[in-house]
Amino acid sequence: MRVQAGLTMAIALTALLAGCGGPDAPARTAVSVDQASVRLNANPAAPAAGYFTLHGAAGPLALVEITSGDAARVEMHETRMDNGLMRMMKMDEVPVPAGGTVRFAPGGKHAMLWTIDPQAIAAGRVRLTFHFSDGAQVEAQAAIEPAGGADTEMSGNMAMPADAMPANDAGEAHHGH
Ligand SMILES: [Cu+2]
Repeated sequence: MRVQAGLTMAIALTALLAGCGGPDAPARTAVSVDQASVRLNANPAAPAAGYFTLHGAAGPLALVEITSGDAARVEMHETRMDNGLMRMMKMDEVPVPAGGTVRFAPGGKHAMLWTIDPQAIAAGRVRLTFHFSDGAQVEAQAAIEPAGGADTEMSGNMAMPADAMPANDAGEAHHGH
């Protein structure tokens, strides 16, 4: 393990040195989060979906929790096709490879936010705190997008057979228990 970790670090350093050329490619040594947005659900009682992009640090780590001062609860989920059905799986942690990019995007990994503070909605942004396995915490402001029609997480508008899941069940399957 120790040798492997050293090798990974060497590769990461090489990549950093090689990437010093342009002003558009700053060397990333700490994990970061950008492009954060929260898409409200058309049903106010249902959770909103959060999307963002993680940029890995020099070494591998994992996203272990997301919290928000503006929401009652936040979970990490992944949408997967399982025997033709769209299912939401709760994730306890998400690996972030050294120097890698992990996208939380519609139809795949996403955050679910329950009961967002009306003041945050009015302000158009939700505060998110990302907690990583090395103890790092990264704050981000997610821009709130209004409840969409076809492309929200629960709409079922994904690459799947149209008859795989009745449209009315898509939301229930997600937030019902
Ligand atoms: Cu979900």
